[in-house]
Order: sequence, then C-alpha cells, then structure tokens
Amino acid sequence: MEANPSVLATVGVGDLVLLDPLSEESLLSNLRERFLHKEIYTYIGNVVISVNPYRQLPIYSAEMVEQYCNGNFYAMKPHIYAIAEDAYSSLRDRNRDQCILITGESGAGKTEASKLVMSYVAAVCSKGADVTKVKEQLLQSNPVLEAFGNAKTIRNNNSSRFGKYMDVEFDFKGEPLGGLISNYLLEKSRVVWHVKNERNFHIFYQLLAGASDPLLKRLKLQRDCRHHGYLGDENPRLPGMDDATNFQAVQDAMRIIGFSEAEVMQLLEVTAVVLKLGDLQLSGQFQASGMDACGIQNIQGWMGSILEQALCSRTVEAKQEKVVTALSVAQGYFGRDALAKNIYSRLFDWLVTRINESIQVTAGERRKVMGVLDIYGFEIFQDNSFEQFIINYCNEKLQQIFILMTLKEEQEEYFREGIKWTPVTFFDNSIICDLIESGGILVLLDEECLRPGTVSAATFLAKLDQAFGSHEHYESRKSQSDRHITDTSLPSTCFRVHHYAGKVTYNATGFIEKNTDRLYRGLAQAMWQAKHTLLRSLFPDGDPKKASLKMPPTAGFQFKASINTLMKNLYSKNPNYIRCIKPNENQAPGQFTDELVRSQVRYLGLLENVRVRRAGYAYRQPYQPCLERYRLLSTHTWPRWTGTARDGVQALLSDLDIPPEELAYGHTKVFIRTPQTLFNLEERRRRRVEELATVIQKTYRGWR
Ligand code: AOV
Ligand code: MG
Repeated sequence: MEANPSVLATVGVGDLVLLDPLSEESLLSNLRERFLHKEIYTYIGNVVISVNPYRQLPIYSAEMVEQYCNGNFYAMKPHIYAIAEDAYSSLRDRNRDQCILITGESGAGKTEASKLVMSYVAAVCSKGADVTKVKEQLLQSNPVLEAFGNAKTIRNNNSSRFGKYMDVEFDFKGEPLGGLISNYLLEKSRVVWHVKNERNFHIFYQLLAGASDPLLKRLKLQRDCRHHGYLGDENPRLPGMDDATNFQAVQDAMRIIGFSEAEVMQLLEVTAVVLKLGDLQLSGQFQASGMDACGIQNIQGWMGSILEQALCSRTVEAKQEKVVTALSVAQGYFGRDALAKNIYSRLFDWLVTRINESIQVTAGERRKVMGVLDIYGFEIFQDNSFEQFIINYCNEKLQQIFILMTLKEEQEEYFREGIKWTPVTFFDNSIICDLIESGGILVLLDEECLRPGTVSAATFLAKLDQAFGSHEHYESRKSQSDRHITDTSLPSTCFRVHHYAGKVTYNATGFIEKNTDRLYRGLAQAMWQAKHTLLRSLFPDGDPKKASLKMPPTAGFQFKASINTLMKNLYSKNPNYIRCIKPNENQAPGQFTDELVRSQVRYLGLLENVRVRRAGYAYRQPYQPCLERYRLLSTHTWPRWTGTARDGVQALLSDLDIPPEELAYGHTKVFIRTPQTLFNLEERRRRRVEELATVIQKTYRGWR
C-alpha cells in the first residue's frame, strides 16, 4: 500500500517513523530542514514534536481549524491541531478521558501549545450561547493566570513560574460544561528578589503602566518602577510586550470570568500591598520606636500599627506567659519579605480558587474530561535553588510518565498479547526520581527541617553526602573527593544532580528556609486583623482561636504529594504527547542551533521513541469493538456473526485484502502496523455506511 502522500511529500518526512535511514543525525537534519521551511510540527506516530518558530506563522487561522476538524489525523500535514482533534474526537466518540501532556525545556513553547489546543477545542465544539460563555471563561483564565504567575526570565520573556493542570469537562455530546484548574508551587521568591535582566511577575509592571492616575493614587503607588524596591531599577520594558495594554486585557478577562468590580479592586489592592511592603525601610530606629511615620502612611492606613508590631517584635507564649522580644533589623526584613511572598502566593491560590468557582461544573451527570498539563520547563541557571530543584523534579516525573506510558507500556503490551517483539533499550529515569522522592533528597530535607537543634545548609549537605555519596546521579565536593576527582566548578555549598536532561548544580543554601516556609505567627495574626476583607481571608491561620501548634507540612512535602496525585490522574487517562523543542538560546526566528536541538532530541528519547514505534504496530483495538466497527465490510460478518469476536475480526480482515504483515492477532487485541491501513479501513467503512444509508432511505420511501 502506498504511504500517505501528504505525510511524505512535505519537506523531509512528516512522520519520523518513515525516516530512512534512521539515526540521530538523520533525525536531526530532518527536523532542521523542516524547521527552516517553517514546518515546525513533525510526528512520531501519534506524538507531536513542535519546534518553537519564535515568529507568528499563518497556520492557526479559522480555515486551518476547519480543515483539521474535518480531516483525518494521518491525511493532513503534521499540526498541533491534528493531535487536538484526535484527542477531542476520541473523547467525544469513544468516550475516553484524555490528557494532553506538553513537555520541553524553558522557552520551548509549552504554554503556547497549551493555548493552541484549548483554542482549537473551543473552536470545534458547538456554538450555542451558553456554551460560548463557558468557552470564553475557560480561555480567559489564561491572561489572568499569566499576569500573576508568569515573568521574564533569562530563558523566556513569558516564563511560567507555576505549574498548571486544567481539566476541561464535557457532556455526552462533547460540549464543554466547565473546568477545574490545579496549580502547583508558584516560584514566590521572585516576589522579593530576581536576578539582573529578569523581572518580577508581570502584574506589577502591568499595574504601574496601565492604571489610571486616580487608581495609582488610590493604591498609593508610584508609576515609575524604580520607586519600588521589589521591582529593581533596570529598564523593565520588554520588546513585543505592552504592559499597559495587557493590564486592560487582564481586567477585561476577569470580568468575563465573572469577577465583580469590587473583587478586581480588592485584588489590585492586595497586589499593591505586596509592592508597598518592598518599599518599607527598616532602620535601627525601627526597633526602638517603630518605623517612621511616613512609611506607615505609605503602606496603607489600616495596616500601619499592626504591621509595625508584627515586624519588629515577636511574641512567644510560654507557660501561659507572653514574652515579647524585639527583633533585629535583619530579622525585620526577613519577616517583611516572608510576608510579601506569603501574601502573594496566597493571593495566587485565591485567584485560582476564584476562577474555579466560576468555571466549575456542579451538575451530577457522567462527564468526559480532557486534561491539559502545562508546567514550568526544565531549567538550568547560573545559580539554582530550591525552586529549580522542584521544577526539575517535576520534569523528571513527566519524563517518567512518558517512558512508562509510551515505551514500557508499549513493550509490555506486546508481551501480554503474545506478539513477537524485539526489545528496544531506553534510559529509565526512575533512578533519578527515587533519588529525589522515595527516601531521597526531599525526604532528607524534611527530616532536617523537622530535626530539633541547629540545622543549616552544611548539616543538610552532610546528610545528603552520607546517604547518596556513591549514587551515580549525585555529586558534591565530598563525593568527588571520595572518588578522587578534583572539580573546582562545584562550590562546597552545592550539590549536583544528574538529571535526565542534564547536570544541575544546586546551592544548598536556602533549601531549609524555603522548604519550611514558616511565617512568624505574629505576621499571620496581623494580616488576619487587617480591615481588608480579601487580605484577611487569605490568613485563616492568623485567627488566634484556630492557631494550632502543629507544624504545617513543608513545601517539598506538599509538592511531592500533589505531583503524585497528578500522576495518578494522568495515568487514568489516554495520553497525547506534545514534545516541545527550543531551536536556539536567543529567542530568535529562523535560527536552528544543532547542538542545542541534538541534546534535546537525546534526552527526550526521540530516537528510542521512533524505534519503538517502528518495531511495533501503530494501531490496536480489542476484538469486540473492532468487530462492531468494521463487520459491515464483509459478508462473513454482516449482517450476522455468531462466533467469537476474535474469529470474527480474523474472518473480516482476511476478506479485505490487507497484506498479512500489516496485521497481528494478539490474545485480546488486533494490531495494525501502519496508519495507512487504518485510514483505508475507515474510508471503506465511511463509504459502506453511506451506501447502507441510501438503501435504508430508498426502502423507507418505498413504504410511503
Ligand atoms: P514555555 O512555556 O515552554 O516556557 P512559551 O510557550 O512561553 O514557552 O514560549 C516562549 C515564546 O516562544 C512565546 O512567548 C512565543 O513568543 C514563542 N512561541 C512559542 N510557541 C510559538 C508558536 N507556535 N508560534 C509562534 N511563537 C511561539 V517556561 O513557561 O519558561 O518552561 O517555565
Ligand atoms: Mg510556560
């Protein structure tokens, strides 16, 4: 049978399964050639590879949507719309919950891909008025969450600094009912500090650039970023990003989602409070007599004195006695920053909860779900801390789920089905996941955080050395000297993890504080006393009646738990993969840096992925549904078949002139080698259905 011309007749091959000869080099040059001809999408079977074009391509129009909506996955040029269509139609017609897993390093195009998938699904499902409202709400959650959760980093001008998973729920007809967003650990340290040439979260710049004069005055903010301590003093403008326009868009989006004017105002007020905290100047005087009067005025009248008390003293209750101790300036600043980070991250959680209130589905009918996962990508910076550790751990887990679901499952299924299989070796990263989670670094970090006595980065590092000194994916000064290696690039305060995507050196300093993430109780109480409804509601733990002595779970512990819940959720759905590749380090169009792409091709395991796919069969289906679907194509099985489903499928397919090497019969499923065979079957079925319909119509007319 001829291979599908549309997959072959493009630049290079559109499906790497068809690549000949297959090698890392040929795979790379195929991607390069396509990329340079603006063909950014390429398949490996049903996996889509997307290379970031860093320019607007004319391939996302309504006509394009139309084409993919009516076409067949294998009959059109590779496109992200094809995988969106495949997932959506499988959800609608085959009743299977779907998830879209988007992976790739920072700046590779994950967030853009997730938005393309969402907009595709929104465009193809029905256009009724009530549905339109739901669709708008779902789509508008993006600009809002991006304003508060994205920031410019060195890698990406619009980098997601939180993980996001969104379940979109559909009714039995495939119309959207609503959704539910889960967010994962926001990089809140950015609120109080960012490296040079990066920015704080977009919303701060948007607010200052876009707010009217009266609004700024009301919020007691200065328009110039340089007047605000947390924003730094470099020029914050970004090419191609208009903060003022975006501020308007964010406010419009909130209204569409269903925020009231009062809620929007409160949200902005709390955002302003965070900025103002950064402007607080603490001095020696601060300790003795409180902060200077103007500082209090500036921060907001209702917060002044409570905050002063909370920031410069700490109250410890011992044996029913209250002991008030004064804090040093450094402690005051530490408390101030902790408070700013806490307010902001709680505000972000509130934002997600609030959006969910608007989009959540309450009706009890059985629903179908499409989950879209867009997290922060694997990243390596000059200085990597707890946040990068968490982000990279998350990517490690996603890689694992990819390996498990695509490669391992594939092989194991052949084994289960009793079909001959030539094993393909691939790197299994579960050893790195274990190094981090089960009994790994995060667990030791928790132990260190909870241990009484003096703990520090040094004691934490010593603990790691003791446990993992000889682990092949762990490195530190100590483990190096044990192995007689001298490597001056690894500082003594750091440890290094060999991740699947590269080696990352983490600075252990700050891990303990960031993991414990404790806010002086006095600060939570001060916030709870605030006369601001929203701010107050963010700190239920500040209610003295509810204050418990139990230590809240650590940041790492919570993250681990939520990631594992997420993994279970993903495992229960039919996965669809989009693997994003970053073509160059300059965020520039038309540049394809071989070495950069090669390393991604390598760690994403694309070559192994092609091998597995080639060694195997592109499509499989259990006998019963297969018989049901195609039995009308053969007189052996139509109109009646009385034998077993397996015999039926065999009788039916051998009647259809399909080359025998195209098929394999497993214990419970039939396997089809190439997509073209399936395509052909579907086409014959479509024609046959039409034929039968005409017959029925004629008969019916005859009766009248
Ligand atoms: P990321 O989500 O993978 O990084 P983004 O999706 O934010 O990366 O993409 C980075 C930038 O690349 C975008 O802001 C666009 O300018 C450009 N881009 C990406 N995909 C496309 C596309 N299909 N067409 C045109 N431009 C595109 V991070 O969030 O940093 O891991 O944490
Ligand atoms: Mg992103």
